[in-house]
Amino acid sequence: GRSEGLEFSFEIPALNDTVAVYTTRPDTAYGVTFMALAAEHPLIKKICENNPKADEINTFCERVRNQSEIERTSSESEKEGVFTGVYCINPFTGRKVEIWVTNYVLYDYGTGAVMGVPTGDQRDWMFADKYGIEKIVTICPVGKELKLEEMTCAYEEKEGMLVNSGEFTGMEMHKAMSAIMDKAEAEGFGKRRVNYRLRDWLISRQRYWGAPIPIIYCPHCGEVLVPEDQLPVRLPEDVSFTAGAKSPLATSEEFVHCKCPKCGADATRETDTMDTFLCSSWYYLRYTDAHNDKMPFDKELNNYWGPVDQYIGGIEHAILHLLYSRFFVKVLRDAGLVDYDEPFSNLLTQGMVIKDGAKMSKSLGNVVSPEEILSKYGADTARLFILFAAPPERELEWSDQGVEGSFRFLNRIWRIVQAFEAVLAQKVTEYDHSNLNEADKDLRRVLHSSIKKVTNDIETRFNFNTAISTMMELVNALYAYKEAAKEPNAGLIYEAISDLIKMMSPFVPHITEELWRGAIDANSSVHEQSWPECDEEALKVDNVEIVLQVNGKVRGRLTVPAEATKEELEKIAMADANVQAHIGDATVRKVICVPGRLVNIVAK
Ligand code: ANZ
Ligand code: ZN
Repeated sequence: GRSEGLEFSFEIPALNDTVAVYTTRPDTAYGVTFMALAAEHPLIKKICENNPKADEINTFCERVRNQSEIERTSSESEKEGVFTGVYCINPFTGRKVEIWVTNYVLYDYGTGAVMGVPTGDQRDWMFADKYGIEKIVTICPVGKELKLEEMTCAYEEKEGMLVNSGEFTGMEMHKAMSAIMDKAEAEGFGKRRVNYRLRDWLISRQRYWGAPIPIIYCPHCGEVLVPEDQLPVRLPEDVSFTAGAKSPLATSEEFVHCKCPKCGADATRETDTMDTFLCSSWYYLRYTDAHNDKMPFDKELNNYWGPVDQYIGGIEHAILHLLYSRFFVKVLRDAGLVDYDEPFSNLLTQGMVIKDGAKMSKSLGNVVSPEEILSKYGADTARLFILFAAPPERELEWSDQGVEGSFRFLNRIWRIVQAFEAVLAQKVTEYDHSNLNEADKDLRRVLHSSIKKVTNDIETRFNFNTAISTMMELVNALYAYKEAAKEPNAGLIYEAISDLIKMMSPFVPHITEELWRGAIDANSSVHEQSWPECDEEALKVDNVEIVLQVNGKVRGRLTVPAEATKEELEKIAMADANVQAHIGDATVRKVICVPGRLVNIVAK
């Protein structure tokens, strides 16, 4: 929430004081007709001294302070205020303007005071309407004169020309902004300023779950930090949860009473805990060094592992938690404790699980218990179903048939590996790639294109569902090969089955380990193997089927060498008997060849 603007001061002659405002629209400075203070503004106390309106002002401030921030800032809510009876002077115009206390200026943003420009800001417009405050037009759209009588709301566009603005009259508004800020700086009553829409956040909670705040209150020394060698302050266990508004920690006598670390007097501990967002902002750093009992994490280890390459979470994480984490990491970076400045390099927001058209949730009572699926089908089936049913960022529709289908697929893998058990047992790990029959070549092509696709789906797209369907096709190809090949190529089968098991292993770690040890190597784990690599050579096709057409109608199909040129294709097509029969007596006018696809002969 960065904004750039001008902070400048108005004199208050009656109080011999000044009030500063922050504005992003210095170009409207000549249109100021009132000053609006937040109800918490410190000047109000001084304004109320010897002021006949003091009671009215205080009652109003009291009421506003009890309104929520949403009530105070919502564009719909009523803008209210009281005139203080005191005036200040606009340094640009020398004009005397009324100071009001209002409910729509926030104390903790900017300076807690706003210069009121009814013709430039809609909130100020409504406020002026309500209290009969004057309006002055100082910005007009380019080439058009704005008449106050014809205006029904503030002119808030970011384009325009200045009018009624002294030496700046006639200037384009962006030029004027800068010229007006120059003037304030040159004359010493203002300064350019950058503001951020950041506000204080209360971190203490009257809850049990949270890190205790390590502060001790001493009657002599005041607030004392718990010394480092006494950290962490642990949660007491002898607490009661029925203390009402008090924190449960306050019910533990043993926890509450302690000695002052500075002077040794009887003292008490802070009993609030920190909101859990404090811990969730940096817990992941601890994973890099979880057993360290001297410090939260070792700097070197953390720099080695961090930042998190891939963060995964639900949508409810997407804003606050990520923002807090970024703050924490920036503070740790400034403190020299981490070398990077963003906690997460990548975020994946996973979709909801829905069942029978509704979000799966405990409150709706439509949750599927994982235990049931685990005991009926096992964890591999549950994992496979979840990964196969949808890409991770999309909604996942729970379906019992889908679970059943995943279970059947795993059985299919199991059976095809068993079917080739004897072939695999030969342990033929090398074979001649240049000496393969058609069935071998087909299987090898499917295998390597699967490796390519699965690798890409996992690494770059997180499309686990399409990776799995690719492996389903590979399994189909293995079944087809088993039917077709009288004598399976043992080297090829060994390669195909072991690569299939490896590619399936991240999805279904248990069954693949079992298959690996049973059929490939009893003495190693599939989870320690290197990932298969695609051999681009294997993707090349020798022959392709092309369509033969005469005048756009299909008259036959032919298998031709994949690299056949247009001229060769034309020759092959013209030699086809059926094509010749359909050309008959007509003259060939044109031959269109699309290599790999078709030959169309135009004859009339
Ligand atoms: C005069 C003015 C004239 C403004 C105009 C706007 C339009 P951002 O961009 O968010 O920084 N403002 C400043 N402090 C405020 C506070 N504590 N509570 C409520 N409003 C406050 O917004 C800055 C603008 O918001 C400032 O520019 C100020 O109104 C208002 F035609 O000043 B402006
Ligand atoms: Zn003390």
